Amino acid sequence: MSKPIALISGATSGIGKATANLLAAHYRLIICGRRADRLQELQSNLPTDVKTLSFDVRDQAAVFAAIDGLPEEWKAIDLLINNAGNAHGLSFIHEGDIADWDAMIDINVKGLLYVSKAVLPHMIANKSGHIINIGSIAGVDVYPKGNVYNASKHAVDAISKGMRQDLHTHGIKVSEVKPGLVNTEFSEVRFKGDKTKADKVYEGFTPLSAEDIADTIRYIALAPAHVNIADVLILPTAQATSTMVHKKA
Ligand code: NDP
Ligand code: 8X3
Repeated sequence: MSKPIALISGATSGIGKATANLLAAHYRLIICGRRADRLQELQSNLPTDVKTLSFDVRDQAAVFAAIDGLPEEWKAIDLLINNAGNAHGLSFIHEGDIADWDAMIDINVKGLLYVSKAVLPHMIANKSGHIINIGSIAGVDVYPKGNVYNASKHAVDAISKGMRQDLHTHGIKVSEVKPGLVNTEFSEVRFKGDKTKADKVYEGFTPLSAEDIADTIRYIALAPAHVNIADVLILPTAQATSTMVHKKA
């Protein structure tokens, strides 16, 4: 029997890429992201059948064209990992950049909805499936200057709970993984390419790695059919809340 199919959004970097590497032993993979060159490189290193889909999750038409355009034998996706997302900026609300607000709402919230809407008809028809949404501790706590990113991850939390209520009668599991500080390209994106500023976020303590989160995702994905690990908050040992991080001087 061929392996089940997993679609991972945001597989070009960080948590999504690490998840593709860990899930390759168990799934055929559809890896997604805007950077097609990175998708191709990842595809060539993955020991499983792989399709690459390059689209911007903000572009509703592109999302549906990519997923609806999959060959028939790839359409019945068993596992959807809604991971694509980022923070854009870190500013007081009165100083925030509207383009950053639009990006966070459009990518983290609306993009997740578009991809889910494109994938769900096949799960509903099959009466089985699993959606794992990547939330954040930013969707549990709110921290100064986090405002709109916090709102986008609170939305992911509400959407995850709502999906679970609406989909459990269809045999579909919905899980949410809420990481604390993970050392990926996340802070470089937040600080618009300022690597020095980004690196400072992870100094003085041991942050989570993308592989730590991928390992949790794999555990959730491979749980027995009757078990849904619905909600996981995973933090570095040195982190207690969004703002309480024990750093060595
Ligand atoms: P990275 O910046 O390393 O990866 C982000 C991924 O999202 C990339 O693959 C990127 O691909 C994709 N992406 C971003 N914007 C778009 C878009 N418009 N269309 C399609 N894909 C997009 O960050 P992480 O791996 O850390 O982030 C992954 C998820 O984890 C995000 O949802 C983030 O909010 C969440 N998270 C991260 C934490 C952290 O501390 N790092 C903590 C808690 C949650 P490409 O640019 O090629 O399109
Ligand atoms: C990413 C973690 O604390 O930078 O969601 O918001 S944080």
